[in-house]
Amino acid sequence: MKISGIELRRIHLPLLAPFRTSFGIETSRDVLLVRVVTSEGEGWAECAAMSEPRYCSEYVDAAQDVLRKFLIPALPKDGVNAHTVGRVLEPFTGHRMAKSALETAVLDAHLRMTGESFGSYLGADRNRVPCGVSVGIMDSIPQLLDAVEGFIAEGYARIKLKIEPGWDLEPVRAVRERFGDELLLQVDANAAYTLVNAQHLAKLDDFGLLLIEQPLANDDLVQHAQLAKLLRTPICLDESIESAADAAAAISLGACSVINIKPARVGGYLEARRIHDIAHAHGIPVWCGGMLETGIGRAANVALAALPGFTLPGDTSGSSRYFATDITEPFVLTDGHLTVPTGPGLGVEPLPDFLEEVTTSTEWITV
Ligand code: NPQ
Ligand code: MG
Repeated sequence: MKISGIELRRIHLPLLAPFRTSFGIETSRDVLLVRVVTSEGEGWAECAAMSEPRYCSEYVDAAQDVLRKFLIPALPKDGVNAHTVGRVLEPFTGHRMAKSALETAVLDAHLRMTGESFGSYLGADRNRVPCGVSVGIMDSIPQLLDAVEGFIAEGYARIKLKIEPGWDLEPVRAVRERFGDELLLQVDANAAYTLVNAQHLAKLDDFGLLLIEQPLANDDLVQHAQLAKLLRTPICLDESIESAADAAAAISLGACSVINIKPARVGGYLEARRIHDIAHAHGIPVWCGGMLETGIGRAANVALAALPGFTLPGDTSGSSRYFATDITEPFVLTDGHLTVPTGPGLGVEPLPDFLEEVTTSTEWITV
């Protein structure tokens, strides 16, 4: 497969409602799409980087810059596939979300050529996956209960509440009391606490949570291991896990008993699968995280979430969780599940007219 060029396209999509986490409020998505044009056809991917470096050090302008200046120029002229992309990008440190977008676009082009779907290529063993939803920090408990009630009515299989100091025990208690002990419920702190808060976090143990996600700072692996000894609630790591090596270290340290796998955060779907394999071998359940993806990123995530080790519902929500209109045919929940696409590659494509409507810039890079 020979790459002739790559298009970097930026789109602007408003969110249906503001999404607040411990690191900030988002009201829209400024998404970088990557379209690789090869001798055999095209491939698409989206870069998960946010507009500001809050969740992690990457941000969308930087991702586009590193792709243009370093990552795309490093691609070989010929014989490129997803594995060679990973290898030629290795000398460049960090920038995993940018690398993931490039590798995924090449993988999509490759699979469209061979006719195989992402799910089949990655090793999916199910044709649909149960879906959870991530619920942002709200202004009041009644507002939160209304939001959760709506998501339960839509069929979501599990609820994740975003928490931060000052918005933790009360919202969790309120949701438990209102919706009962059967509700699959978990929380995500996005690194908002320190080990000093251990006794406070231990009060969450009363609420029968599936897990607490990333309570401490990104590089606090040792502190997470210490916290794990003080809590009954299982600790799940998100931001801390940037590679399969990180996952192996976290597991052997006892820093987590569950892992949130976000392919973008770890540099792509091949590394994501390595983490799945390591975790599976250790009996550590994994689930697929989300970065408010459009249908392009969502399609690949749903395929990954169908691998056997993904035993917990992920943040693979329907398109309508975030957007009035998606750039692909929307992903719609049926009975709390999303169907794994079966067409070649991602199995979905941007709808040309709407894509043009939301495009804010395009850049063509000849390879
Ligand atoms: C998490 N995602 O698990 C993230 C973090 C997150 C679904 O909770 C814009 C783009 C806003 C990506 C806010 C979910 C975001 C974002 C939060 C990702 O930690
Ligand atoms: Mg998280």
